[in-house]
Amino acid sequence: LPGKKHVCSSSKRHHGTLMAEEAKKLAAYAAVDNHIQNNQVVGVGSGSTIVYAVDRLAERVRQEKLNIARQLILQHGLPLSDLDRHPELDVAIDGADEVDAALTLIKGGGGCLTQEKIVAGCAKHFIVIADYRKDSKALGQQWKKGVPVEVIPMAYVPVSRAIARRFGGEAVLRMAVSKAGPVVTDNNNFILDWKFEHAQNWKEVNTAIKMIPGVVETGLFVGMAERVYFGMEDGSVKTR
Ligand code: ABF
Repeated sequence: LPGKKHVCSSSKRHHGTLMAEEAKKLAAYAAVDNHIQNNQVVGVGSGSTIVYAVDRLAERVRQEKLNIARQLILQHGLPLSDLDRHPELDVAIDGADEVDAALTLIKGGGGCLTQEKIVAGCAKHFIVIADYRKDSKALGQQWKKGVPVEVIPMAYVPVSRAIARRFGGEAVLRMAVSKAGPVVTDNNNFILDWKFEHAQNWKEVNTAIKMIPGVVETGLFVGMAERVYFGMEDGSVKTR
């Protein structure tokens, strides 16, 4: 979780609504308790919501025998594995920036998407956890920053042009908050944020963007998520 704060400034409690942080925790705990069983190999992604899932996993690891992949686990002193040793995961759990009615996701707002898609693709069951702000009838309604696309640095200009020409909108190089340079991913690549203008056939778009030379991966997760848990403002958990 390098660089990610665990508390969102936009998630203040007002008029009895549940803070987004509490909603994230609700979703995470429900997902872990409903989907993780003893002796399973579990993959986790990154972001502020997954922190709560790992907290819950850590509680359960103390009592049960769970193996968990990914770096965050080290902070909890939990057994860390990798895809070399465990190429098949029983379950993967991760957050998302937006989830639509068909369980298509936008991910990568925090900068991680390729490794998370690999982990999700290795899992028999991919479960998504999110707070109520991520729930969307159609992609683009909630997450206004577009679809992240991880690219090989030397190719970011031609890839950006190819995406805009073919699908409209614009694909903008993501810059570091300091503006000192581009954001560099966990794979030493750049990220283009494609601001699309209208809804698309996300499966086709995902495939087509991936075919552009220089594209490493897109933040569109199509047909991967099996179930999503939303922590809601009223303290309930909604599943889809
Ligand atoms: C990572 O964290 C990214 O793929 C996704 O953009 C983001 C979700 O973060 P959070 O849980 O902090 O909203 O999984």
